[in-house]
Amino acid sequence: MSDNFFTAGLEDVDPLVFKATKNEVSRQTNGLELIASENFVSEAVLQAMGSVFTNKYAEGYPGKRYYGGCEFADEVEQLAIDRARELFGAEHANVQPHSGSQANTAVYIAALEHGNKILGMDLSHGGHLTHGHPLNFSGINFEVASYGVSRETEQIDYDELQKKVEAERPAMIVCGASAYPRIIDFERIGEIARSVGAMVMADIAHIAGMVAVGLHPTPVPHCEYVTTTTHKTLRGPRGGLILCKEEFAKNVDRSVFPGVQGGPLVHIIAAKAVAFGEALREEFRSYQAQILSNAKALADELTAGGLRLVSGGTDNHLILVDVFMDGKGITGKKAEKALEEVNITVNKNTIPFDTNKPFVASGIRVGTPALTTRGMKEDDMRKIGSLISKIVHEPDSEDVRGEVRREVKELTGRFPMYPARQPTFGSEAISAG
Ligand code: DSN
Repeated sequence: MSDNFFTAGLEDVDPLVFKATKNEVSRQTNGLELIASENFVSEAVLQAMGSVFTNKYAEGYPGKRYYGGCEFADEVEQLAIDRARELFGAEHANVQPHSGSQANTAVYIAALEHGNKILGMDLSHGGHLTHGHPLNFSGINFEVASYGVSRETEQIDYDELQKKVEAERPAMIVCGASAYPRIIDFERIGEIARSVGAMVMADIAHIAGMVAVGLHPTPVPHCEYVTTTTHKTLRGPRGGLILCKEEFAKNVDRSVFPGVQGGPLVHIIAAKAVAFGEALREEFRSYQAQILSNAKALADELTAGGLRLVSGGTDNHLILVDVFMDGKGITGKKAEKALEEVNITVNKNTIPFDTNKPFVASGIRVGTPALTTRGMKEDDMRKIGSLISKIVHEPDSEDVRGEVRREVKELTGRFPMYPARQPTFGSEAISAG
């Protein structure tokens, strides 16, 4: 390494990684990001993630570390904890999980015995791998049963859930979803759990931002454990968070460290503190309200464009679009690819009772958090909805593709990103158009 180790930039030290990074900046800037679980963090969050805290080992918790030199790590972790508790009105917060999966693992280990039964939402109905999929640690280490949505309404039927819980007698109900466009009634799920003496873990990874500002009912008073990622609607760094009642705090902390993880990622914890601070501001509530309003505008336009929405619409930030429509349309796989060709990024997704395999899928999942961060509003969403419908109806038409590419370029050009990064990556990567 040259003697400019502490000053040389990425471009000089590693042109290959620099080039890939620059291309990614350009991809994010020049495309329409509609993956429901993605977002764009603030410049401040990016700076905290890229800070010297990445150099620090801090096994343990604030004030009780296994390493010296942790006074500033303590400061940022305590800030993150205090802000998370305030944001969600929770008695205890653990901000160390590296991811949502690790947050869920830690809760299972804290709360359950090996082989206990968990009842989670079926992945193909909108659940998550860590909620009991047979190939995931949750399905491997615990007995698993699952619930889904009703065939008629494509929404959770809470009376059916009550019956299922009475029949299965799980030790824990896992609720929360990664592809469910409706409000989740955590209060009712809490009542159902108590009727059989089960615990509840609510995984609010997708809806955490809305929960934080009161635009989705909170699970905190009704569930023993609440987990989330910090990078979706919460708009923080990629990571996890556990909230629980004080009586479970010790077990949860022990389960995260040393149970599941070693040293915490202090730079990510610093960035979580920044993101939670941002989320405590009034502007964050307006941002969440705009996400919801944008999702409704997008949903209406997709319906007007002849596409079928699972459950008929959305109450949150995401929309599950049935693009297959019993063979009259195209598969989710084909739709994802065709949209990617015109710089619109979505993911294929199974729909409830899907007749296609998961890797093909009948649906696409679209969400508004990232484009709302970028500043787009209802009119832009209606435009995007019409572009998506055009592509789904004529995925192979070069004329349609050309027209949509031009519209995407015009739209992204009006919403520049990360101006402070311009000196590093160059204006052509930053300003679209
Ligand atoms: N992979 C995430 C999502 O896209 O929803 C869930 O973990």
